Amino acid sequence: MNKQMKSLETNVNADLIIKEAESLVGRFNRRHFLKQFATLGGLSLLTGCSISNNDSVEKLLGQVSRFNDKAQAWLFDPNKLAPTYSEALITRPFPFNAFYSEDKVPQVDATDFLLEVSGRVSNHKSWTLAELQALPQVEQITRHICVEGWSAIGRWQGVPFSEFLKRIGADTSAKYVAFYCVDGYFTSIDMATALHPQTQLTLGFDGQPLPARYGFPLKVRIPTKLGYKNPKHVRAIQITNIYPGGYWENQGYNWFGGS
Ligand SMILES: Nc1nc2c(c(=O)[nH]1)N[C@H]1C(S)=C(S)[C@@H](COP(=O)(O)O)O[C@H]1N2
Ligand SMILES: [Mo]
Repeated sequence: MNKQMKSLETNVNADLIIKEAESLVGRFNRRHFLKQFATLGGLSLLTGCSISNNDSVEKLLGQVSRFNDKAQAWLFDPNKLAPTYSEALITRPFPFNAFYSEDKVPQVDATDFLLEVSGRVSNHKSWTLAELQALPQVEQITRHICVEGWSAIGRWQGVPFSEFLKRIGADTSAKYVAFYCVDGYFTSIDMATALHPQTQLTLGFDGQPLPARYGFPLKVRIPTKLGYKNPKHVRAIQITNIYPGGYWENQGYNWFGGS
C-alpha cells in the first residue's frame, strides 16, 4: 500500500472513531472532539499512523465519558433543586470561559446600560442597572458545569428570575425565554427552567458586583443547565413561542443542555 492510500485509510478510521465516540458519550462533547481530532487527524495524515491504535485517544474518550456521567448526576429534573454547597467548597480562582480569550472580554459601561425586554410581556420598559439592583436579591452556591470537561463551584447573587418575569408581566404560558448578549452570544431556555426557583438574574459574584470576565453587568445563572446555557453580559431578554436556538446550540449542541 502506498503512503497516500495509507493516510486515506487513516482518515476513514478517524471518521469511524469520531462517530463511535459521539454515540458513546453523546453530542455534548462535539466541540471537545473536534478540537482534539483536528490535531490528531492532522498528525495521522502527516505520520501515516493509524490513530485507532492510539492509547491517548482511548484515554481522552474515557475521561470525557466519565466526566459526562458525573455531570448527568449533578444536573437533573427542573422541578428539583440543584445541589448547593458550603462556602468552603467554592472554587478559587473561578475559571473563565467564552468563545474568545479573556483579553477580549467586553467592558460594559454601567451608566448607560439598559436591559431590553421584548416579546410576550405586558411591560416593555427597559431596565437600568440601578433599577435591577433595587429588586429583592438572593444568593446561591452551586456548581457550574462546562461541556469542555471542567466544573467549578461559585457563589452568585441576584434576583430570582421568576420574580423578574412577574415584574415584566411575562406570559408564562409562552414556550421560550431567549437571551441576547453584548458579545453576540445568545442562548434560550424553556419556560419551566425560567420559572425554576434557582434560575437567577445575576448581578453579583462572591459578594462583589459581577466582574467583567464573569458577565458584567448581568448574567443569567441556571444551575440545572450546562455552562453554555448560562449567558453572560445579557443585554436583551425576549419571551417568545418561536424557537430561538443559541450560539452553540445552532452548531450541534443539545438545546436542552441539562435537566
Ligand atoms: N456572553 C457569553 N456568555 C457565555 C459564553 C460566552 O462566550 N459569551 N460562554 C458560555 C460557556 S460555554 C461557559 S462554560 C460559561 C463560562 O462562564 P464563566 O466565565 O463565568 O466561568 O459562560 C457561558 N456564557
Ligand atoms: Mo462551557
